[in-house]
Amino acid sequence: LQSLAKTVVVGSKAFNEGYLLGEIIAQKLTHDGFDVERKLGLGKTIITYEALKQGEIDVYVEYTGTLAQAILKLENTPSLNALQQHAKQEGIKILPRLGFNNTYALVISEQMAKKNNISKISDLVNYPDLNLGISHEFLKRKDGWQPLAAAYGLPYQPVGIEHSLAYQAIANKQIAITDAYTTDGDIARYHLRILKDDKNFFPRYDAVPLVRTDADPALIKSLQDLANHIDEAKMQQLNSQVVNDDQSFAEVAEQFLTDEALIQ
Ligand code: PBE
Repeated sequence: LQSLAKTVVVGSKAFNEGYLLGEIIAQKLTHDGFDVERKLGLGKTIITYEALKQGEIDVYVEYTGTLAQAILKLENTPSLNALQQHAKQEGIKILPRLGFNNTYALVISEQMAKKNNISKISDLVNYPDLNLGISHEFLKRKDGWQPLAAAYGLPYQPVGIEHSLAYQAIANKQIAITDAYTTDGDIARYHLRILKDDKNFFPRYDAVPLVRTDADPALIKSLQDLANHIDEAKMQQLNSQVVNDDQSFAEVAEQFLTDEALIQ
């Protein structure tokens, strides 16, 4: 008899943490007996979300605040239960949280922060001469640059920059400030200070796998095992192993799954 098992296609957005989480999911599903195809690094948020809706991929990791703000364009970021109801209307199911919040934040070098006593975003209004390099997606998002600048009265004209190059650009003093993702491994490496979001502009961005509501229950069950296995410190450490220690996504994923006894 031929196996009727359908291949599961694992997707991701195009940034380090996306690839790494995609790889973790792909290896977990393989371990549980699924035929897995990887379509990692598909692109920005909307492209990847649409790929899930259209059935081009079967699962990817999104963030609750991103789902609420950038995808569903809700007024606020509601509770996970309420968000689940909104997602359901689109044929999308939110699986349990992986366990960490990866929020946007503005960062500057620790040296400059110390010298000028800058610790929170609202301190920036006193430093209108700093150069900002802002990642392309953040520049345009509803939870992104323009509403942030309006909320804080920030006096800058930012330039768009590829997120993966922004940290190096700060080190080279080409820019002074960028939007960081707080679980990035580069923040510690480049000695950057995360400025406090003292007006609570950003919602929570809890990492959650998304599938379609018609997903195979066995797929859902396998993914649910990953719930609460990664807190913020753990995610930073895993990202850092890729960007600072030059390990491959596959190596870091396998080590993680083995350490957590999620695969044998
Ligand atoms: N996040 C996490 C952005 C980038 C990483 C929520 C800050 C996002 O993917 O939506």
